[in-house]
This record gives sequence, structure tokens and C-alpha cells, in this order.
Amino acid sequence: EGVGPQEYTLIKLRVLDPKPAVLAKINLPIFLVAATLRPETMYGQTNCYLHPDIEYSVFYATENEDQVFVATSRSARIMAYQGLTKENGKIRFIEGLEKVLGSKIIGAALSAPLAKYEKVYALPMLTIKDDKGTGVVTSVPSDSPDDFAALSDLKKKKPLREKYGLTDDMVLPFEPVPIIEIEGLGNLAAVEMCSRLKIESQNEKDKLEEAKKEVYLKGFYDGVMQVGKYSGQKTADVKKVIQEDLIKDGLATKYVE
Ligand code: A2H
Repeated sequence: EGVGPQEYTLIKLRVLDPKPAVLAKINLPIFLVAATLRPETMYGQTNCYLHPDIEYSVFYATENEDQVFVATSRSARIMAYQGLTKENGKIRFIEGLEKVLGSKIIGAALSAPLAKYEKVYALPMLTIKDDKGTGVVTSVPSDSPDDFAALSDLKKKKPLREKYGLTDDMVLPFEPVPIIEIEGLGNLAAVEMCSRLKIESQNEKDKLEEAKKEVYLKGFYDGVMQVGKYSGQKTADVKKVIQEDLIKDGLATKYVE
């Protein structure tokens, strides 16, 4: 990290009706834009994460301003210099929505590109950093130990769900989806590593670091796709084409920071 620019794919998760109260008056398509390094894992999305205490900006995106994005204001500023807003370097916020706490959007129903689940939900993750990506993280618990740990916390702890106003149907039905086979780790690699290391919560930083190293390295290069158009091919070989497919279909965009 910190060495040179990092290219992310921004995955566009569309906010479905009924929209959360803060977004209810907006009459354009609204997207939570999640920064990922793993576009080929989008088949395994089960939810999206926001930090409840981070402030997000709601702003007009694309050169026609015909869409609305939700992301940190820091990332909005960067997007404005990458041609993702109408005027280079300028952001037009939706009136009154320059700063909205994540907690006000948590619970929103979303449509996630390539996901098996037709509808997923915005859920809280307390380890999201506000100075990386967009502050929006899409969740792939099959292949990301962080995502699996945060989803497991919510499943195990009813008081945690209640604290954020989540109903059981937003959390409990969503199981990790097998999408990538990794030699020695099976087809739910993150679940397997979390179990081997006995990871109990999203706060176990060191163990999660170890799990991530293992899953990420192997999955990134030698994983074999089990689903979708490129089933049977290696993750390293399909990452780029899947990113391009998503962009062509208007479901993603590139972002560099
Ligand atoms: B990845 P790097 Cl399946 N705070 O996407 C915390 N985590 C963030 C973040 C933020 N502000 N912004 C992005 N991320 C996550 C998929 C994925 C990711 C899989 C496996 C590993 C993995 C699904 N979540 O990342 O520090 C996003 O999660 C492992 C590192 O810039 C993004 O890619 O390298 C990744 O971290 C970017 O982290």
C-alpha cells in the first residue's frame, strides 16, 4: 500500500424502493458505489457495508447528471477529477445531502450486479476506513474474511441488528455463495480460513490479517471460477474482462487513488 496509484472497480449497487427516508425525494437512479479490487467475486455478493458513523455525500454523477452516487466526500472529490461528474473538478450535491451519516442509509434494499440474490441490504461494518476507496464496501463473505466476520457478527447478535434498525430478513437469509475454488481451501475459502483460525468477530484484527493473506493471495492468482460466463477459468485471467463487461453494461466504473 501507499506505492503508486491503485485502480479500483467501483461497483454500482442500485438503491431500490422503498428508499430510506433521507433519499426518498430523489427522482434519479441512486447507487451506492463500492470500491473493490476483486470484480470477479461480484457473483458472491450477499450485502453491502457502510460505516454507521462515517459521513457520506449524495451527489450528481455522470456528465449528464442523470444518476446519483453515494460515497465519501473525499472520494467524490477524486471522482470529480476523473470525469465521473459533469464538470471537471466540481461536485454538485443533492440539496441538503452533502453529509449523511451511514446509519441513515443502513437498511436500504439494493440491487447488486451479478449477485445471485435479487435484493440485498446495506449493513453496518465498523472496520471501514474513511480514507480508502469510497467508504462503501460490497460484501463477498465466501472470499473475504472481513466480510464474512462482519456478516457473522450481525447474524449471531440480535442486539447488534436491533441497534441499527435491521430486521431479520435483511440479514439471516444471506449465506456465502460458492463462486471460486481454491486448492487446499475449497469453494468457500474465507469461511474455511475463519473457521481454521477460530475467528469470532470483525474486531480480531491480527487473525483477520492472517486469514486475508492466505485467502487473498491464493484466490487472486490461482482461484478457479465456479460460476458465470467465465466458469472454469482462473481468477487472474478473468478479472479484467469481468471489469470490462460490468463497465460496458453500466454496472461499474473505474476509479484510481
Ligand atoms: B475487496 P486495499 Cl472478495 N475500508 O472487495 C475497509 N475496506 C475497504 C475499504 C474501506 N474504506 N474500501 C475497500 N475495502 C475492501 C471484495 C474483496 C476484497 C474480496 C477479497 C478481498 C478484498 C469484496 N469485499 O480485499 O487496502 C474491499 O474489499 C482484500 C484487501 O486498497 C477492497 O477489495 O488493498 C479492498 O478492501 C481494498 O483494499
